[in-house]
Amino acid sequence: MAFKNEYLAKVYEKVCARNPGESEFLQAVKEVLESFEPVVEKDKSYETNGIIDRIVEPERFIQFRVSWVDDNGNVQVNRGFRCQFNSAIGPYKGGLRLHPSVCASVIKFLGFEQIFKNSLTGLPMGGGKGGSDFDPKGKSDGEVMRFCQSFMTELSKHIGADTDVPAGDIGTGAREIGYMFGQYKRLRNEFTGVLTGKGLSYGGSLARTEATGYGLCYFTDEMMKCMKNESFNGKTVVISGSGNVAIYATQKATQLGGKVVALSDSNGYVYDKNGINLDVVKQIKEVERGRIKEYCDRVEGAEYHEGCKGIWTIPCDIALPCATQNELDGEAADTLIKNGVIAVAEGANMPSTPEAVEKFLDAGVMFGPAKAANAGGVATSGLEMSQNSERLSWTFEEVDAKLKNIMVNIFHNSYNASKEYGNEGNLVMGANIAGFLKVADAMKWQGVAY
Ligand code: NDP
Ligand code: 2IT
Repeated sequence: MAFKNEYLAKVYEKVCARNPGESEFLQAVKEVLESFEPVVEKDKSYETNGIIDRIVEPERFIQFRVSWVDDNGNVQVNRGFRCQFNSAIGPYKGGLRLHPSVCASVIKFLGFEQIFKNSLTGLPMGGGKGGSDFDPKGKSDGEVMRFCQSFMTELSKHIGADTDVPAGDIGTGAREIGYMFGQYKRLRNEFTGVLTGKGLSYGGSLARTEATGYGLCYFTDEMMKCMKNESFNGKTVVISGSGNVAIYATQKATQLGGKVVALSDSNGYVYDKNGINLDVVKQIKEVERGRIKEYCDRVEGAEYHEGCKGIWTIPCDIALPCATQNELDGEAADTLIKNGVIAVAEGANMPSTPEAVEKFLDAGVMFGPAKAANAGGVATSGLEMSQNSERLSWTFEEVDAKLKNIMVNIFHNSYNASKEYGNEGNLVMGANIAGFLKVADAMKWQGVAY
């Protein structure tokens, strides 16, 4: 869709010229700006205050060398990033991705999305993201530790509990957060809530591990209930990925009465018509750091297929993409629609291509976009920050109840915004607008000279 609004067209053109070749970042910006057409048409102050011009440009983008020594004594060099995108409503907040595909474009798209997602949670958190092209796969614990320490040695100069609070993402789990926290404390001599997703013995929050997957299902459940009087009960569910988000989405979807029949990793997918046995998956992925293929050696009747895209050919009622960006394309969307999918909600960030999103919306499939549907992770990180500030820890039930409440509110705020701006039920538009309004208001009040 070309921009009808001249101001948005002009801003987008400038973003393209300034960020050549950054396809993921441009994809994310285009989708968000398209949603803003009715907003900037209705209120010219967004234009006169240069809100859109400013919101697409990171406040700060840090890139640095990360050198470390591998187990063979060889020097390795990776590239580290932190994108401090927007601090209008709170300290920068967002995860750290460790994956070979990490580059400026990926970090900027994730940081940009995080601005609106964090705003949707209702908690005071700005948007940021970081990471490195380091690949934790196949590395020893010692190598991961040395990398994390070297990474944090530079990152520590730019973050802080009231400045920027990183957390986990792909490739960054409890192990990596622990090593990074230890190094930050060593360097600063400060025990503060500078990272979230910490271990429970040193300031982590109960339910943070489960939060993104659980939150995704709470959101999806509310969406199905309110939009079509449906629920997980008795539904067949397909979930891509088999990492943190996928595992806890599987757990909650199952608790809510759904049957999860497939999971994947970057090599392939498993299909288990009897419903995934999550204890087996947890043993393989969380304890042994193995591959999803091994599931079939342990569970009778389960099938393994090479290649991760084929997972979308499995007939299902509910699809939850929980692996990575652009993993679900137009062709996959056609297949899901043909097979009768009723709801798609994004656990991963930007897993559906723009073609896929358009097809779901056109076909009347209920569609929960990432920045709304997967906000439970960062929301619970926000709750971890609160607990750290008051030096208390809440029970699992308290945190889980707050998470659920936040996800239900995110659905309704997104739905109501879609209605108010003339596209009822389009949660892509609704989430973008609902997230934007608070950030834009804060930016207006704070003036232009940052
Ligand atoms: P993990 O590292 O725990 O798991 C990632 C999973 O996705 C693995 O199964 C991995 O397979 C698969 N995957 C990663 N990259 C690719 C790829 N290029 N192609 C196919 N499969 C891939 O990460 P998380 O579960 O934490 O994150 C998953 C998604 O959820 C990401 O998009 C992340 O940004 C998003 N997210 C995470 C949150 C969190 O709290 N952790 C919060 C909100 C969103 P393999 O092992 O083969 O690499
Ligand atoms: O994409 C995300 O929202 C995350 N990876 C979680 C960020 C966080 O700060 O908990």
